[in-house]
Amino acid sequence: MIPKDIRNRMKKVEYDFETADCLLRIGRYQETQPLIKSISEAMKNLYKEQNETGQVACLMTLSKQAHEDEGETAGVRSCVEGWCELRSLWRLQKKQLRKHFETDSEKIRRRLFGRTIVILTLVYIGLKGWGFYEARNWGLRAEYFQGQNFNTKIGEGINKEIFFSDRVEISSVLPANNFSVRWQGYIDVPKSGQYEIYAVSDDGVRIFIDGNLVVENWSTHPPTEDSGRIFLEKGLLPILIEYFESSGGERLWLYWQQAGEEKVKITAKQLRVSKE
Ligand SMILES: [Ca+2]
Repeated sequence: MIPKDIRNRMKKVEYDFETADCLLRIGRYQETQPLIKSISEAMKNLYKEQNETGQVACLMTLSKQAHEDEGETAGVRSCVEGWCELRSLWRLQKKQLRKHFETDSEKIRRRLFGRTIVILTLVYIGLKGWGFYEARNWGLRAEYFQGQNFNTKIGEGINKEIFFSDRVEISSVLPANNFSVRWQGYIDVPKSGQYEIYAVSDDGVRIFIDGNLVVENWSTHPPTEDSGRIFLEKGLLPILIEYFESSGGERLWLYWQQAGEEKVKITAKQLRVSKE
């Protein structure tokens, strides 16, 4: 009678053709090891019988062959353990064994599978790389100044979005009050048509698109929305935004609205550092 725990383990290590096959291959590959050889021999029988009785009988045979002096139960246990080990050994040595035992059709199937994986990986990396490059070009070049009229340049950088409610969101180099910022780059116009450009500012703002002054409120004020209408051609158009802060709170939110569509935020995706 085989103990319950061994039975359970045997169920886990279910017999299948792959196991039998790999054990036979390992048997052939490592003929110098007697236990593996005996398992290999037993697996040949198992292969023929293909039923549970056959598996048990096979394991019993193995236990006698490999562990005569340890008693039946210990022998079966060792055998099941050996089987488990061989399965993991097979996984480890799969690559090595493949070289010796792989058939031509297996080789072709594996290579085709490998190539498909390589191609898909390259496509994925390409798309991702392109997306990364694109994202890297998002935003506008910024110059930061002390003073409300671009008096002393204190730093520069790139701002992805022009949507700020606090100076630290623009740059940590900016002082608490009395500063100005100039942003330059391109805006990506999705289609030609009339656009309403909106700026909520605190304090002064000026927006030029393609050299035209579209929005202007160059004064000290609490958050105020100003807008201007302009016809824009599809494509990348130069944009220049000037802003100053006197004291108190800061804000600059940009939106736009195409004729007949909703007013939406101008996102980083629509702004470009360069024309590339
Ligand atoms: Ca203010």
